[in-house]
Amino acid sequence: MARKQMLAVLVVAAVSMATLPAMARATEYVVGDDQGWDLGVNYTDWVQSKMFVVGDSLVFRYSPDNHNVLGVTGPAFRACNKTSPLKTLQSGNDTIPLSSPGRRWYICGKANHCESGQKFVITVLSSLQPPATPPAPTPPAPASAPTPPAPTPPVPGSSNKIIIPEYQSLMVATVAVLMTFII
Ligand SMILES: *[C@@H]1O[C@H](CO)[C@@H](O)[C@H](O)[C@H]1NC(C)=O
Ligand SMILES: *[C@@H]1O[C@H](CO)[C@@H](O)[C@H](O)[C@H]1NC(C)=O
Ligand SMILES: *[C@@H]1O[C@H](CO)[C@@H](O)[C@H](O)[C@H]1NC(C)=O
Ligand SMILES: [Cu+2]
Repeated sequence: MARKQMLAVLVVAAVSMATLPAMARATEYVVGDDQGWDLGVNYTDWVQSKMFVVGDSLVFRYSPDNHNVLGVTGPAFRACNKTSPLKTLQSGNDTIPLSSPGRRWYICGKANHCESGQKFVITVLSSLQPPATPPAPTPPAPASAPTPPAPTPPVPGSSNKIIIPEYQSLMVATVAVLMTFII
């Protein structure tokens, strides 16, 4: 193969390496998993083990006769105030793209479902957090120095996020192999 073509292949590989991981890891979270959006599901527990990142989305599945989805403000969330939601969805199969970082509050607007616990709040991160670093060995400190509590990083979800380092190593390996053809 001509040297120019090889260079083209290299450029394509480099561009894929830079852009694909962001696309590869977008996750669709079905709210409540198999239980969907319903009464009697502990959504605090459901949110607990997940990490939401810009580009992910939420999917609400429910019977539209019985439930709906209101995106609300923090104060409205705490008060279960349904009078002026930021967003109302009621198809029974609603996808909400998480397109910007920050907190999002969702409640059900039917009857007293919100008061009964059909509500949850999530925090959308702007990007994948770096993996938790083990605490550095502490040098002998003066007896009086208080140890500040270490910030607890969010627990990474169990889904497809771990593929990224593997993917990147694969791409690096691919580029390395291509390089041997050129040199
Ligand atoms: C609910 O929210 C609306 C609009 O934000 C407000 O006017 C109303 O007083 C609130 N109701 C309660 C019970 O907090
Ligand atoms: C929900 O909607 C998505 C597209 O928005 C579609 O692919 C999926 O099949 C629908 N699921 C159900 C259960 O209707
Ligand atoms: C959900 O479960 C947690 C413990 O995992 C508990 O503290 C909380 O009170 C539960 N919430 C509801 C609405 O039952
Ligand atoms: Cu409901």
